[in-house]
Amino acid sequence: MNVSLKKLTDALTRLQSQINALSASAGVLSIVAGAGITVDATNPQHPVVSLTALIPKFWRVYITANNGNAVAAVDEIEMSAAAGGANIAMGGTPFASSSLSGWPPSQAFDGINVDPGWASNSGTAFPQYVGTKLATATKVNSIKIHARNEATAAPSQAPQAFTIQSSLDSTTGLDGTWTNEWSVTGQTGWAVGETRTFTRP
Ligand SMILES: [Ca+2]
Repeated sequence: MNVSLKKLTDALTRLQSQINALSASAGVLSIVAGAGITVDATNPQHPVVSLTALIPKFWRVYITANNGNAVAAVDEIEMSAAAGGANIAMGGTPFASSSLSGWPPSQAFDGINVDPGWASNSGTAFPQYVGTKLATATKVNSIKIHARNEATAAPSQAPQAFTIQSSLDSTTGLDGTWTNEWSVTGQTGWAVGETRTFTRP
């Protein structure tokens, strides 16, 4: 096919004109706002896409089993954008599914790797979770868990199986929809005060 540049340009101009006319007709296009998409207030048929809005602030460790104790407990959880990177979990807004008195979720994100940390309420059924709303939305790709620095509790209260989850629409950490980022199993034999690193596969 041999089409002159002039004819091709004219055809594209007519096509663009028709698209513009179609878009200007009320009801032809309906933009649905959602995560990462808002509607342009001055032109309601144009979506505004924000990639940064698709990076979660809410992250949690969703524990499905510990190592046999009536509570799950850790002294500290670190979160990083990459293995070995800076801990970005501090300075946020911690939350948990339940807490033992004196063991609130804030103590899992205070930078102190000794007791007391966070513990789930005694006898509360699994799953239990602890997490934080990050100060800055970040895709977390690696976490560190610091077991308790107490000889009896460390091996039995440390998590054995858990999933790292994130949420774009949670407001408290206790609500919203959650995405499974990656899962870890088989974490037995924790030593006193041991630190283990779990990086996204
Ligand atoms: Ca701590």
